[in-house]
Amino acid sequence: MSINYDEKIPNNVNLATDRTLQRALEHWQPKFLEWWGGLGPHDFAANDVYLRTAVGVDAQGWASYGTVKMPDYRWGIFLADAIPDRTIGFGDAYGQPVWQQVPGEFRAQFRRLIVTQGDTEPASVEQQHLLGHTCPSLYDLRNLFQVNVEEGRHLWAMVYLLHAYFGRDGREEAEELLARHSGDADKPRILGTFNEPISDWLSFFMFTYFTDRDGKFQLKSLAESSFDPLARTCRFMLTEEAHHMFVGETGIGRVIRRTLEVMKELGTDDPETIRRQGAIDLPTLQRYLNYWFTSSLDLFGSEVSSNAATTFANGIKGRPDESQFQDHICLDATYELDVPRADGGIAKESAPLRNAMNEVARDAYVKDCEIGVKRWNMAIKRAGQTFELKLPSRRFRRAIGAWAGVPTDPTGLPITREAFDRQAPNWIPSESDRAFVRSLMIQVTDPGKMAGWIAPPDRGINNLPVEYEYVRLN
Ligand code: BYC
Repeated sequence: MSINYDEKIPNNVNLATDRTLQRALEHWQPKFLEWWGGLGPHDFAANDVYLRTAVGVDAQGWASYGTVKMPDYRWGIFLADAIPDRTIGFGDAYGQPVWQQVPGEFRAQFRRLIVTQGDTEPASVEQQHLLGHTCPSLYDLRNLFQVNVEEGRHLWAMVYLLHAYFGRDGREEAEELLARHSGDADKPRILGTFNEPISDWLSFFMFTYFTDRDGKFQLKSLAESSFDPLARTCRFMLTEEAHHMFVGETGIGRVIRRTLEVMKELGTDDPETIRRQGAIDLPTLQRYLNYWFTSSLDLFGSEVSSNAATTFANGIKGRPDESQFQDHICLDATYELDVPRADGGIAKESAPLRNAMNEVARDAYVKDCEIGVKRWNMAIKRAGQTFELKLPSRRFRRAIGAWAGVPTDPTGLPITREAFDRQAPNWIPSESDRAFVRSLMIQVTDPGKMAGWIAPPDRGINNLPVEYEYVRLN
């Protein structure tokens, strides 16, 4: 098949004149479309959706709005503008010029990181495959599809790097990105969270708030990379990521607003009464928050990691916002960590800072997560309620790192396995919580109408009214 480059695949990587890249993409693109058709949004392929498409990296180009059928979406390849004379910002080669090619000795490490990043993008689309059928409004349906097509574009971004800089094994890895599938028993996605089902919209909003935020911090770390094409690719991806977290933060905020209305109407904070009215009680919301926050904490890897030390030393992956730190070499510094004691207590342990870079990134992530929680709590307080949402301890319910499999309560206090199992239904969604939330998931598609468990958004997309027909269903 022949592709009209630039028209079909908006790009700023000279695709029209790069025959090698064209050939690689000609081979890969039909497989991508086949994957999208099978595991992308279920149905809705024939519907017009009001979407933004990146057609350039400047202010006008990165968010061009229009109506499009999803299979015709123009998945583009963009690198943020080059920073002239950019130098390496951290690690052993600090201050030297950045690389335009991958140094041979670091090839395997770069490939592993690009593949891991790339793997998450189609994984999230697969996780959200069926959500369109239970959308709470057309506005939300459109936001789901916007997130999906952009995760598709982020996959393209990583596939571009694999094709353009990693030769044959890069092409093989690009195919594997479409062969692993979320939750597949034989070929699962690489990272834990991306194999968790997202079968209701509360989970979707939690995922876009907490898990996309891991994306933000990982992309910030990779945007510091000495391999300039990777840094520039990630810098551009970050502009799109902001909308995904907005969907999460406002989504959760709207669920809370609706719950507060029901609490006020009924004059109660009794979860069962609130549920009977078709809203989601705040303790249930806290349990969903506990689940997705802790799962996303695992995405930063172990607190002490030789991978992290090596990628920092080699200039491959920096800290988020590296320029805010004073010391960019970090050879002598240490980092103090909480580790579990064999007798069930908590001990302090000191690790070389380079080995603790995953924890440094996790620190920044946790701080950022707190901002939304504060906002939601302000809304709860303004409504005269005393309930407070809280991020659980980063020791709680971990599956990766020093606290993996160590039972603690949500404050991080080590407890027995028996006590954990007994209390778990108070801390993380039980099967009956999930069944209740699923029972609310009934599709609402009249323009401007909302499901009963969520308040309308403050405003529509791109200055359009909330009532706009964001997805034309017939
Ligand atoms: N689940 O030394 P360790 C996003 C593996 S999200 C399963 O502890 P390291 C998005 C690890 O792979 C951002 N396995 O950690 C969001 C390693 O395995 P190998 C995605 C895990 O290597 C929403 C072993 O444990 N981007 O963009 O320092 C929607 C030992 O690793 C997990 C990236 O992740 C886990 N949670 O750091 C759409 C950036 N954690 O290699 C998109 C690229 C660790 O020995 N990836 N392991 O077989 C990385 O920078 C690193 O691979 C990690 C792990 C931060 C993930």
